[in-house]
Amino acid sequence: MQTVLSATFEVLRHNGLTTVFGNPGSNELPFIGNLPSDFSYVLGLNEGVVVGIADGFALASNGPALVNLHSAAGTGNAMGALTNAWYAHSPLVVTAGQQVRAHMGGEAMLSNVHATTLPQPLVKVAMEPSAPADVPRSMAQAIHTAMAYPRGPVYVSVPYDDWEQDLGADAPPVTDRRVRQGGCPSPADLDRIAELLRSSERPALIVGGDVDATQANDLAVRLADAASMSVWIAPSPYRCPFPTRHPRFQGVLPASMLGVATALADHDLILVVGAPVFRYHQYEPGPILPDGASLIHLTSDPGEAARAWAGEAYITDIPATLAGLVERLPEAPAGEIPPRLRGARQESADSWPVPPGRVFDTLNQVAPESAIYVTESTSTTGVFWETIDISGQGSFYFPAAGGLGFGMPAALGVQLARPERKVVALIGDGSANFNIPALWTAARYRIPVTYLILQNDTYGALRPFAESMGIQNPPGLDISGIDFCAIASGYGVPAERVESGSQLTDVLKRAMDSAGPRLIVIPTSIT
Ligand code: TZD
Ligand code: CA
Repeated sequence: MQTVLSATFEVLRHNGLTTVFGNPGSNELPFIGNLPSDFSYVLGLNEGVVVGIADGFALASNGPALVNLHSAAGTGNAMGALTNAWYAHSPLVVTAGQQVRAHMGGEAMLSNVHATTLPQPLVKVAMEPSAPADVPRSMAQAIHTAMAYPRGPVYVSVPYDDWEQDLGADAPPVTDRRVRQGGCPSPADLDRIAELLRSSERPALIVGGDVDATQANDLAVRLADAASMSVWIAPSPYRCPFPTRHPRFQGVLPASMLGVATALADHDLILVVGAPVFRYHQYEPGPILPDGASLIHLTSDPGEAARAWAGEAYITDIPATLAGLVERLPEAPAGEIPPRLRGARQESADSWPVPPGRVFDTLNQVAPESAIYVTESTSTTGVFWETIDISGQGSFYFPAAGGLGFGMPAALGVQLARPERKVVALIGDGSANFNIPALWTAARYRIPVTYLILQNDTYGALRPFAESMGIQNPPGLDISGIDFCAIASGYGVPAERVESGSQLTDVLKRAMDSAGPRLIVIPTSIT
């Protein structure tokens, strides 16, 4: 006989899901306690950590990641992390253990009573298979749903007595399936968009996270060069889709209506690729587009297309569409344009506490060119984008929904997915606390992430918000008095505090070469 469990492992293995990110309870033991030898289990000490690691792993590996949570309580703890996964289009296959079928109706302890509605609306589908024999097929459906564009988390609740059941001779095999996605504007539409680009006086290209997610960065550069476009990253970036020192790169668009329309004021044609139109933050009403400009929107997400504030949207395969446009445009004009210059630092090299821009400057010097930055330092994003050199695909991750608690664990998932690249996590002293137990997983599995904690003793980003809202001295912004070196060493991660501005370069240089995880505390000035 074949058990439901072994058939499910076949489905998971066939789809590359052999790492389980989890935090277990009794309902999950029959699943994780019987993992085949080619599967591995990565333990996170709470569900925010678990989902954060899996999220980083899925984003950096460009594939699905398998999460195993404990029933309803584990699912509840994971919800904040799922907001980030949802907006990053992260294909998480979240499973949760359920009470035995015969026992659930009486709401025995650990029954997940509302299993199919509890994780909604932060999953694309939530299911509980109708019978044990339907578990492997449900798992395949979940994986293919997570990976279909727009990608996103899915949820499967499995009663724990299902695993040992006989699959039965009648169950159709589901492991030989593949689900692929195509879909591109028609040749006539591509001709038309290419013609609009050719005839535009001042075209602008706005690139979003899904350009990086679909590995279309180089195509975006080729399109920008061929059509002589100015390039911005869409507001509130969570990935880096364009090289920051490219001469055509203008920076990150401000996250308000007025801000976007003002930044794009000179442009007559705006092509937005792989981003919503637009995902604002501050409410600053204004026109959506500059006067007289038109907008073309290329997205893999029908929801983004439908809810956009303006423009003509195409729901499409991003790399195929960019390639189709590049083909239709003339070769980029010859002649080098000088690279985009970085603003010069005003502060002296030993300013104390360290100005955040100096940390990023130093990283440009001491971090390998292929470094991956996982950041969650909210008040320093402006100076970060002004300063940092990022060129390759998959080099930057930030919480896509702005939900703190992503950075500490996601850095670990990114490093597990990309062991050949150095992962540097830039984390604010406020953000660090949302999932600090990630340090235990870093130590236990020797994941060589370098954590830089920027300690300015405050929720810095909230200060300018309070000011712009006319709120004087709000409570709850001072977070002084945290000894991160003691916390890190408690979890088994060696840590060091930078004690003067002149030490910064040496300390960071050494941290880059470490074979295991390291945590560096950098006292920083408030920006
Ligand atoms: N809780 C969660 C889960 N997500 C949030 N985004 C917030 C609270 C609110 N919040 C922000 O949006 S930024 C911020 C908070 C508390 C301050 C983060 O402080 P930090 O970074 O020390 O990490 P800065 O550079 O000092 O702002
Ligand atoms: Ca802070």
